[in-house]
Amino acid sequence: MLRIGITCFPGVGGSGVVAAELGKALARNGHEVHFVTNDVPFRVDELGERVWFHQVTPMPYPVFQSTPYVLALATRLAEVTERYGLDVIHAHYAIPHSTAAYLARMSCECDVKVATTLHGTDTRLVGLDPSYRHIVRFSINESDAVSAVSQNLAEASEADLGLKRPVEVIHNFVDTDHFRPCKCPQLRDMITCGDRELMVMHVSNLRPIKRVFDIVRAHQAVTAATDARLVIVGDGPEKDEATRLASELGIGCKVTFLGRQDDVAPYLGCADLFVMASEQESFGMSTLEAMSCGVAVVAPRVGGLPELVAHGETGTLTTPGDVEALAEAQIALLQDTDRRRAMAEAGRRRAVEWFDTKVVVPRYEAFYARALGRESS
Ligand code: GMT
Repeated sequence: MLRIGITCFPGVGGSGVVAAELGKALARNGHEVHFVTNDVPFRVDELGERVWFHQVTPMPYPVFQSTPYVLALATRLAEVTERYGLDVIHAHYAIPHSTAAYLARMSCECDVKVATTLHGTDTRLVGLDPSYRHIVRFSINESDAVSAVSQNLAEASEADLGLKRPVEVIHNFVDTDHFRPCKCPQLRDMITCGDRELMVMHVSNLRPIKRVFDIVRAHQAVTAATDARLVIVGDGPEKDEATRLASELGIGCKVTFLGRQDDVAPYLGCADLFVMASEQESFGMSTLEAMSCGVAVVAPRVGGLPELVAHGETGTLTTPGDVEALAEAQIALLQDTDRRRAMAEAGRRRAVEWFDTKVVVPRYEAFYARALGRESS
């Protein structure tokens, strides 16, 4: 049994989802898990003997230009480490968590190890900015073990940051018992005009990197050819503009915005097709969740998505930014029910075989064992 501290961004977002689901699975495997963040992570629904939460509450002070969260986090991590005898601090997202974990380890009396998981923009975008790069690289190099959520991210991070240490690949995972093919006719009827109308779904935090406007623009052709409805789940900075764009394009009545949903599984289960258009995606958690729910996907050929989506087998990969190709790929699958269903089934099989919690979490346990200098846990 290990005592594991986990720090992450607790709000909606793939890295927070992975950290929360990992913590819960580790607790089920008999480990003691301590979440150390500013809020209970989204998806951590129950605290108890094996799942603890320690809040980080940085003190604001008028002289500070901004409240130094990283110092408060490092302080809390050090306190929790000493009080509960943590073996490992697992930092999800290099910025600023691996730096806080490093500071905590250096300031503690005990021998705690630091494991860092890279999630994407932490090393590929924000971490490359000259204002952060030096310390991000240092904090990753100083970790006792480092993983990335895809081969693409591991290689790109090593190259972009010039890392001095190997980065292991541990793909993200999904609870395939929860995210399962399950059509709920009542829910479907609430969102669409019943079976007559095909449903294309997109789930994201609607940030510019997701290119949601491409999805709305492509839908003009998609709905003209198939009468399908686009259902967008999630909230974010581009939601209002995307809503306006749908009206401007004359397809407002064929695009439904459902906003943030705590549990997206029942919605995904209703979809006929899942669509992503991101310009970058180190992995693409919602794409995996859709595959696990038995939904064929159309996704961009970027980052880690080709490791997840088998082109022509579980979905179609398209060129990011090519709205016409995005529309064509969707129309082709919406008009070919047999092919779409075969892809949906293949996606489900792939999720169960390669990306299920039970397959991937033991790899994290082995990762911690290596950080601790042990062969196995
Ligand atoms: O960097 C982000 O976009 C946010 C981040 C998050 O916390 O949601 O997403 C990244 O981590 C996820 C979990 O590993 C991945 O599924 C996403 O692909 C990745 N986002 C990007 O690479 C843009």
